[in-house]
Amino acid sequence: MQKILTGFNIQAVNSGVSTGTTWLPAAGEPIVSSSPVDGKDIATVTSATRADYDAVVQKAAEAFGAWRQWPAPRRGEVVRQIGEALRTHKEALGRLVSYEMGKSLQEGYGEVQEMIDICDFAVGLSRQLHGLTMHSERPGHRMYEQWHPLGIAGIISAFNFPVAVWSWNSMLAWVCGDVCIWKPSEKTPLTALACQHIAATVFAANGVPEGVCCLVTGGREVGEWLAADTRIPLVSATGSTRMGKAVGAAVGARLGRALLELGGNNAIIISKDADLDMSLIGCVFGAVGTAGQRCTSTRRLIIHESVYETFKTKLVNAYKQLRIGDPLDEQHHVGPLIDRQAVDMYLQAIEKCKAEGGKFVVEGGVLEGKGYESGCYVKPAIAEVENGFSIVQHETFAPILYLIKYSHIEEAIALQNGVPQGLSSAIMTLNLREAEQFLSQAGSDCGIANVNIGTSGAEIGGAFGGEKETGGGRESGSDAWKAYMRRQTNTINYTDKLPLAQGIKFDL
Ligand code: UN1
Repeated sequence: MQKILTGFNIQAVNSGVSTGTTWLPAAGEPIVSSSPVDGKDIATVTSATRADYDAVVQKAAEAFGAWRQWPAPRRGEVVRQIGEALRTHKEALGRLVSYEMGKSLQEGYGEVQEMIDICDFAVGLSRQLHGLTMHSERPGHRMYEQWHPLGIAGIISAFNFPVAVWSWNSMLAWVCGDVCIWKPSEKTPLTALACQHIAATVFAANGVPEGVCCLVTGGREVGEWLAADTRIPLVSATGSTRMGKAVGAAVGARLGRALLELGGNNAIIISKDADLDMSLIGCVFGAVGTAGQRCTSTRRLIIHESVYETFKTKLVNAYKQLRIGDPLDEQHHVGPLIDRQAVDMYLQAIEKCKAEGGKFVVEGGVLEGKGYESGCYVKPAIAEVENGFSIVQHETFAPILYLIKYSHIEEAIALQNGVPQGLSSAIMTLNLREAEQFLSQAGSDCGIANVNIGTSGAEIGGAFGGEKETGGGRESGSDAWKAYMRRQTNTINYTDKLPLAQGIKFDL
């Protein structure tokens, strides 16, 4: 373990507050990072006080004045170097993600790969922050739009993707000319410290002023400061719907911009025309990968009645093959939940499901004994349910998969849409009509709709996010960068007349 930490020059006790290469002697509450892998405390990080927070915002505001003047392709060059540094540290950072958060080593590496990919994407983008030109209705006028840097971007990230979500936001924000203040999850502060070290070193080597890359570790309070702070035009928050509603309300009350990426309740429709063997992999990975702790995790399977029993048997058999244990051991498919509180929520969800009439075809439970000392390892479970159960309508961040039967495709789509969340969705079918119906305006209401792919594991090139209680925000690829900039429409008159728009005459 020590090797993992020394790789990033992290001491046993460290400040969690930084404006770049400078670490403030943060005087807030200590946060103990404890690994769900073995239950051991890894290190203690001190969180930000209000005074520390204000000092960081002050520094960030000053830095914005300089950073926004850098040509975007030069900002892109710095981000390119961050991508290179991440390539160098991929192995160590991936292991730290796996150890601190508990996801499998492969997924830890995969998460760092997502960071590298978004750096590459952002570098390209740094030469493509395009506006449009429009034809003016007035003679001798030119009209166009341009995109300017916005200011300070506040980034609130969750424990489940402790580093990738920060990178989706920060790499785009940086090429757009913004400066970033990151509040990582208090459950995974060390991975944040590691990223801060990596990025800040690159910024410093390029002569970028302190304040462009800031970290404020802390609890809920720090998130509230960011949300209410009029000095921060954009707050991007990833996490629970409960948290998002609070952040959205606080940011909205001051008419700031909130980019919300919240809970999902993602379903896969298994059609009568599905390739069942292929579907099985997508469903099982979607449900048990990251121990069901992705916002894109598969929570519900909506299965056609004609293949229901066959597919259920395949699932039950597949679950028997699952190896649960130390995620750093690549033989294991499923690691631990993040902490014992998450285990309690998993157990409560199972009880609620049973109370509502759910029938478990694969029983859950907490694992005990050698290798499971942290108390965070649970058995992935499968229950047959009704879509209307309150527990099924709710996102439980754990590997519990619900099975629902359907007869017609319209019914399947209605069931898929019949939850408050709208992040990711999928249909497994070889039937073109069904696939197109699912993707049509009368189909899935989610931000992500896939055919013959599961609900999780989105690539960075597409816009990531969803509708309804998922919050409506879009991060990462496509034109998500526009959220990090302000649009300005410019009209220029190069004549000696002053014609008014809409043909209005105004003579003196
Ligand atoms: C999340 O769980 O917050 O699509 C993000 C996926 C990942 C991102 C998940 N690329 O599963």
